[in-house]
Amino acid sequence: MKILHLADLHLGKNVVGLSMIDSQRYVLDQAIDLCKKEGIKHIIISGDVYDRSIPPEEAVTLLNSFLSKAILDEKLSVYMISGNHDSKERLACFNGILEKQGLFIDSNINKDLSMHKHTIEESGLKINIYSLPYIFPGEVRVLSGDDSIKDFEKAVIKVLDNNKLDDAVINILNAHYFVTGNEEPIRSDSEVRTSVGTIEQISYKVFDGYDYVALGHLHCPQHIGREAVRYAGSPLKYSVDEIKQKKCFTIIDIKSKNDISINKIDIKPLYEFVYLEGTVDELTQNSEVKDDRIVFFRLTDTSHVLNAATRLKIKYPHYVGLEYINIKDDVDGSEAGLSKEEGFEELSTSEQFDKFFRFITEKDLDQTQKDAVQSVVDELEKEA
Ligand SMILES: [Mn+2]
Repeated sequence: MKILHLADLHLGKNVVGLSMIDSQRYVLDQAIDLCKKEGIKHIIISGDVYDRSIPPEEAVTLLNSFLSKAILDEKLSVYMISGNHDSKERLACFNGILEKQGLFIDSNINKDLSMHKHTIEESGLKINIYSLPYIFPGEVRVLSGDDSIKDFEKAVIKVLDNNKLDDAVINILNAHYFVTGNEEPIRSDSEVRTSVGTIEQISYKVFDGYDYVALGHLHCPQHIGREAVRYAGSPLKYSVDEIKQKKCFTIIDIKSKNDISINKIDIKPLYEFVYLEGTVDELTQNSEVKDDRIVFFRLTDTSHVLNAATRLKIKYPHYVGLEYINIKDDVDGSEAGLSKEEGFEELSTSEQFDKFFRFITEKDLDQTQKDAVQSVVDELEKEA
């Protein structure tokens, strides 16, 4: 029996102002095709379904269309948990009704610390899928009344200890946490580190009783400690430091309790996400021929080029940033930040805000908004 393991979809995400929605739709359609081709009947989604707790409309529409295709058209069942980016309440809305259709959304554990459990019985196999969504140590501390629970590992151990496993069946845990092994896990800039002051790391050893641990949270597909403790990773590259990563679909192929193997299938993105190196002049030759790859530029020019970004964007509409690799101060400028844009520092405060607003919303301020910003700036400058 095969299960598709997905995680960290981050539907609705923008990468440096660039919407990923078309790429996300493309990848989810690919997932459906893969299920048809491989005879996969079940999908696990390990959290961070949406990028934000209040997702944009197009993200909700996309999830709806994906789940409808999977569940209504293809008769798949889907087991989904919330991650640190999701709103528990919004994601799990209507879950009692949806379970009847084969859509299991869990964003909490029960008050007695038991996890929601879903059983699959198929081709002579019995599988229990346990849901351990992203919950804070404080929640487990309150539920258990155990004041010694201060970090994520202790909280998770407490929950797992309260869930006795049936060792005769195949046990899968669906979880969204920062799990570590003997080696340092590969991290990415697009993972937001949420818990200030609380130790996030959980040892993979905590999950020893499970035959497969479907993880979400880290965006690079990888196993932690042992083969069967695995991050599916985000299906797309969501930050510049992920350009070198290989994104894949993770298929769990279960023949028996002692014969579980992993099959990784490369994901074909709608647009490749690449580094391009060269001078602005070299890179903007034949500007009339568009290049639709998502590009972070490593410029070899030895001095800053006027309007570099504007010129590059004509040929490369999916521009996400640049750095000058031959200018000393810029060598570490791997972040495609707005403040790195040429001439930004020289602008007045309200002009900077204008740019910032456009960067975030892709809209210009109207006159009323401009006046409001100007009056706040004037006031602040007066105070200063
Ligand atoms: Mn994530």
